[in-house]
Amino acid sequence: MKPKMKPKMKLKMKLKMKTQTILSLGITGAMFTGASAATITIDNAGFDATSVGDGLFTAGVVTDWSVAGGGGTVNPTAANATPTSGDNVAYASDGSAVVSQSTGHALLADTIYTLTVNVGSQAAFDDLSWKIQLVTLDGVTLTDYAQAFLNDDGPAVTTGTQDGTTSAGHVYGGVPALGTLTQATLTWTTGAAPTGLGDDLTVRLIGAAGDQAIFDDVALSYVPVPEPSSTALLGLGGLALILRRRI
Ligand SMILES: [Ca+2]
Ligand SMILES: [Ca+2]
Repeated sequence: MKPKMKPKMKLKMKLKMKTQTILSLGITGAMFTGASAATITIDNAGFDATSVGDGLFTAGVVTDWSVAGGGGTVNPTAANATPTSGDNVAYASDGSAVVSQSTGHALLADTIYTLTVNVGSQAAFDDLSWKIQLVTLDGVTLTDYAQAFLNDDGPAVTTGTQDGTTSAGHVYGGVPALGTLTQATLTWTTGAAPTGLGDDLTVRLIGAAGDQAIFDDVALSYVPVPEPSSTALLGLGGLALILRRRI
């Protein structure tokens, strides 16, 4: 026969179980937020769809990408650069060169977009400048953007947005050596009502006047802005209820 539990003990157990349930809910919520990152497909993300001979390049041709100005696909010689995938990288040779791809993704509110691109230069080029952008287009009109860029005169990576929503760019700790590729990350956190809401998200890889930048392995993903405040409130509310019942 089971010994009869004292009423006070019963209440303690009940409270313990409730606390555990609330803690579990909190953990589940946090895990769900972390697991919901979605990938936006970038076609020919490594620029290896076009076959180019060693040391050769295409002018204005990057499969699945649009090229404006002096850009294309290049297969650098081993002395000039080592691509992070395959034989090829994309290049953008002057201030007006833009290699871009429309993703077909409609910009979402309260979302964190993360663009990563391996960026660098060929050793034969004596300077390094580049810019990576996420822009939204309403037809042909640019409606919103976030960007990160590196100027050849310093290690600073500058970020900016059109409409005041936050964005951040980050690249290593300084200017990489010529002939190397290093991963650059651009993060764009949209607000509740970004000006580009619902417009087509496009990736842009841009050169700088007098310099040539090279790019490899572009990746884009997004995750909803987490709402830790509501989870915390739920937890605090539940705990307050328990404490009140205990008194
Ligand atoms: Ca090569
Ligand atoms: Ca490649």
